[in-house]
Amino acid sequence: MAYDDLREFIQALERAGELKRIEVEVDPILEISEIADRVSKCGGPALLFENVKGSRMPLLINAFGSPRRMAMALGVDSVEEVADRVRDLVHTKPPEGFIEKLKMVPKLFEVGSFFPKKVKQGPACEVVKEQEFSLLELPVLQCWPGDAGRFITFGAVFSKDPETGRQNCGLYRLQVFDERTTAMHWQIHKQGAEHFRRAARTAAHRRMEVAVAIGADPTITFSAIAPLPPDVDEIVFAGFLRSKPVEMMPCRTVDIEVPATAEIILEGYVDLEERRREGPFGDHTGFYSLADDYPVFRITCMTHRRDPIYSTTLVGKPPMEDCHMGKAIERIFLPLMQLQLPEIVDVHMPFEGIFHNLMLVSIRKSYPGHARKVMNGIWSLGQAMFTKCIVVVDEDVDVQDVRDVVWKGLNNIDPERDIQFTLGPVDSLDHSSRLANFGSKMGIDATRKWPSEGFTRPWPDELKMDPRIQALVDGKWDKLGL
Ligand SMILES: Cc1cc2nc3c(=O)[nH]c(=O)nc-3n(C[C@H](O)[C@H](O)[C@H](O)COP(=O)(O)O)c2cc1C
Ligand SMILES: [Mn+2]
Repeated sequence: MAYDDLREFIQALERAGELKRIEVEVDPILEISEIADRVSKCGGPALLFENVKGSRMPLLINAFGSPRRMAMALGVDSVEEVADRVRDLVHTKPPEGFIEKLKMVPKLFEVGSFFPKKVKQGPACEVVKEQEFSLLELPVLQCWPGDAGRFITFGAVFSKDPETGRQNCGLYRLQVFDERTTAMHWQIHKQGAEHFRRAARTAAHRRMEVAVAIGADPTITFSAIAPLPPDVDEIVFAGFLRSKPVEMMPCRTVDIEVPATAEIILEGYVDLEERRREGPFGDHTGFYSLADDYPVFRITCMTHRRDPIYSTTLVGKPPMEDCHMGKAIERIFLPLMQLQLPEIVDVHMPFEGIFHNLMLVSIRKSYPGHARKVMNGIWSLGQAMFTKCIVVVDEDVDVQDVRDVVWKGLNNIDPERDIQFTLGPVDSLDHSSRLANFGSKMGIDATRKWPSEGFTRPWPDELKMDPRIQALVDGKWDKLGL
């Protein structure tokens, strides 16, 4: 079931006992972080702070912060249901014969429902502020003591490709500089940054228009972080997730469309010449990401609902809310990875690997060097290019069980022979690479080695007890008094 907006999701969370309202006054400077961190670490509920110091708006945090809430956000009981829908969609065969074609009709109808519906206006612009407004009306968090300031952490940033007119939606943090100015932290590899480069190449442009939706329906926020290919519209993906079109409305002061049922919209532009120091910011690596120069977002208009709810998230040492979103991405994108690399059986990115540091992959190995082909394949797939360490194991290893990977994987390797390094782009948040955005990556071929790979020693069998002895012991077990 799809939610029309964030409020419906909040109501659903509350009905399910997954949300706690907090009436005690709390400070958005560090205090909410400490509370949200403790709650994240013990698998606690979503939090709706109703009395935030210095703001009239309630603040929602940790709404995606458990497997159950993440599934609820997508309107399912388990994110595997979404993965199954993706698998079904990508494996649709062209119909043969009339009956099969007829059977396709509902499916095509479903695909039609993914596309957004244009509306003139929506609740997101119940209140329009062009003259008198300030970002400080929002209960923006300072997340960690060493942060350079307050950061809007859950805004979906909409920009337009100046060449194709296609919109992108990516979740990038915004450091608040003053009442109407923030940083625009789209990292170099992201689509917002690409739109910016394209706009800068055209002499006709001195400004690039941007709009930010805070508190859109949860499928939109999730789509904004999803590693979709550059020209796949996040809003169509959100439509797929909801099985219902997203309503999009035009902004008041810029030529961009935004979700009509969001809580808050910031409209404005990025000057193509301007840069300003952004950060440091306590990041999802569990360390502060370093200060760097980023474009500046100048806000020309703020619209919101009559009684807006400010939605945010806290990142930090795992596990945090974003880990559960990352897990959903791992599951939902597996069928798409398998489309390119069908030998992949399963993939696991442990929380402590913060998405880009560690990927455990099991494969059905069919030829010499197969594990290395898979590593190189992953390093060439969109944002999976950032993966610092890829461990490839045979299909009999359960990658969801890290102990199984450590035990079998390490038994299987001769490190000098089986570890391979490569150079390439790395995540902007990596603080150990030789240069920002550029460094090395490591692949470990932890599959069983074959004679055709030059391994001519005998390979031992895995320990397994004789079933007859097991049956014998089963029969005696009760008498053993153990
Ligand atoms: C909580 C959270 C905060 C994020 N902040 C940023 C950010 O500040 N800058 C950035 O480039 N990516 C950030 N990301 C990752 C992007 O949202 C993600 O890479 C997304 O797929 C980018 O979309 P795009 O390819 O359309 O640019 C963040 C992700 C999460 C979950
Ligand atoms: Mn995108």
